[in-house]
Amino acid sequence: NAPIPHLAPALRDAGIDRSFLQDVLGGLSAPRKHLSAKYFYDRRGSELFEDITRLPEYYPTRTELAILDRYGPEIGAGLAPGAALVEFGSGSTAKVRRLLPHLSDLAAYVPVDVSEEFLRSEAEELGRDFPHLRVEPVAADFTKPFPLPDDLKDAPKAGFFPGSTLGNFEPELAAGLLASFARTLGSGATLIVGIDLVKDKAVLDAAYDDAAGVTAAFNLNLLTRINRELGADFDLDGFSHQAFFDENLGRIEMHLVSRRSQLVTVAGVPFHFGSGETIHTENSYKYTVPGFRALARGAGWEHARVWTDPDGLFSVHALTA
Ligand code: AVJ
Repeated sequence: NAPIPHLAPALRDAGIDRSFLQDVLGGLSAPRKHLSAKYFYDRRGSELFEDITRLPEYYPTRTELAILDRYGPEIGAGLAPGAALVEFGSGSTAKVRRLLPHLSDLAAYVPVDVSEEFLRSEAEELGRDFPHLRVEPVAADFTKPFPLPDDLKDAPKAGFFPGSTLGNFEPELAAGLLASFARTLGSGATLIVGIDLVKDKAVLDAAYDDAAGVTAAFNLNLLTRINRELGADFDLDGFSHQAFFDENLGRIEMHLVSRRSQLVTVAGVPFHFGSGETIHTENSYKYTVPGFRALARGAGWEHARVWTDPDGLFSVHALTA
């Protein structure tokens, strides 16, 4: 990646996250500009996402929680007694809290997240609320196979991947991720995964372009983060939020649209934006139940059960390896 040597020397040792910088320079240099959705979640971005989950138009979070509440006993009954429960990309522990009351005799709860600081504080809080639960946080990038704590080697394994986070990955990468979970958990494991479903375009469009403008603020915050962390000069008024469901690709696309022809500098590197040119910031794939089943099978998982809400908005699946 060529741009790095051109960096202003002052920036080199200024505590800049080099992989973030490299990804941003690479994404903005591409013929169709793009940024990775994983960078939305700085402190402000995580707060804005929490606000999104409470919006009237954003149905996924509350619908998934209702499914976990309603079918928790069934979901829990499908997991082996004495299992170690591994949550991939745990973030906040709101969802596992709905499951834990239905899981008897867990060997341990293993939240896995890259953000070590957040992981520890959430783990401590969970330990206080569930005093008999062994909480064993692992700081790791869940997109690659990683070792589980040694003494859990012989425990049956269950994985938990709620929130339709899988939807952020291209289908081939999503299948690769499911295969990687199988490798981490081992044969005989169960995986509980939350998947948002294909539905009416108007409902989907509204969920990602809410009337209060919270999703717009969430999308634009990525530019604020790049300005602050990578010494860029994006003018926030120069870009607007765009989100739509592409029925052919089965995904929501989010973009930031340049409102005029303009030049933006990131860590000393100039980028031109034409009027109406976009930065593609996120994909959120939606599946049908059979479509997700096929994806899981292709990744080596047997489809065991599916639970949905009465309106068929969201789904929770149990897979076995
Ligand atoms: C956290 C990836 C599940 O795709 O619905 C919400 C992120 N982006 N509104 C989703 C998101 C805009 C969310 N996921």
